[in-house]
Amino acid sequence: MIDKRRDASASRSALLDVLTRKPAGRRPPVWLMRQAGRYLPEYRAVREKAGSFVDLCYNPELAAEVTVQPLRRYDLDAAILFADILVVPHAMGLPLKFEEGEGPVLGTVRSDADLAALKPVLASHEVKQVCRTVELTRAQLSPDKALIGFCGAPWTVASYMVAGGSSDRVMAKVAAYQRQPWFVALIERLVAESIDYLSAQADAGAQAVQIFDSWAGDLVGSELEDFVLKPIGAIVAGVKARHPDLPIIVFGRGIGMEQPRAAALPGASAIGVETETDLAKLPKDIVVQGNLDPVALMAGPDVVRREVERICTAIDRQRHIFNLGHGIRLGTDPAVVGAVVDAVRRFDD
Ligand code: 1CP
Repeated sequence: MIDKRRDASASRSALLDVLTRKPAGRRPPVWLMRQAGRYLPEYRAVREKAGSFVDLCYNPELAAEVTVQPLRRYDLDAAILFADILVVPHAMGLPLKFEEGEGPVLGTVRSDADLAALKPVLASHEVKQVCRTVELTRAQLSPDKALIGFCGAPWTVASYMVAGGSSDRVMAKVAAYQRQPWFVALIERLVAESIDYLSAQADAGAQAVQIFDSWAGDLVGSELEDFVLKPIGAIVAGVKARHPDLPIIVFGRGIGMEQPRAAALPGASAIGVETETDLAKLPKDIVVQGNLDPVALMAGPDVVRREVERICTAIDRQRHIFNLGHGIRLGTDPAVVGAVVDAVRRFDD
């Protein structure tokens, strides 16, 4: 027999339903951080054609193609825009390249003069290209598949700008503890630019956005308050003022039992939680996204099925979005990613 409820909701997005607290289906919506990327052979082929990772980010046709690739392979509920959190500093005028196997190399900001040289992102070629990717992607997706936009949170993005690339974030932490005026102003500037950037993505067709604070767990006490929670709260408020109905997911990685405070930021629709977060200890009234260990995918389909079951029984499905605790790792077998999605889809009591 056809399930009428499912049939009637075929043109609605299961992800957006959970984010907006509409009655959800019988299994949680599912998407996976870094679902597009180097573990997929079809991604590697397009990436080669584009030249470099940065070229791929600013080629709307090819970036839209890699955004939809995982949805061709797997029955996912959402696509996430293919871009990078470092688009914002690049659009602000810092040179950016990705060295093969070494990660990003970015211009630095370490003084008032460096800060003063930064440009607004909205007029930039980089942001125009990313917004074009959003438009082209939305046009390729059916109505039941949501398109998620994103940006990095000020602390995480600033940590790359201070260090000039990947680092242990020590330079940025020192500047934060010392409350260097240029550092405090950099965080404020990133709040303003991120509001513009996410709003532009929403104007172009993004239906939800996620703020990635991958290094939020670096900070504690008043630094966590002032450089993680308050800036994210200001972005959420600024975006909501322009797009009141846009759901916003806050992913503060590594903040453990401070997660409820991220969830309590006015206007936040859901929190993303890392693998280490104990789901049972989270407040029962928040939408939670996560937290399968990306390493479990490397242990094979049987482990994955067991972990999917454990996570899906730990959270009420009216407020659960299935995801990983962090991005899919390079070298993950695409067939095991399929096993994750199938296990969630089959999870039906
Ligand atoms: O060679 C390649 O193909 C580059 C690998 C790659 C990819 C596929 C990088 C380099 N970025 C991305 C895409 C990307 N990055 C997405 C696309 C959408 C998706 O999830 O599928 C997103 C959302 C990001 C976000 C991002 N970039 C974050 C936040 C999330 C996280 O993983 O914590 C961070 C920290 C970055 C910086 C970054 N991008 C890439 C590298 C190697 C790094 C540095 C990471 C580090 O410092 O450890």
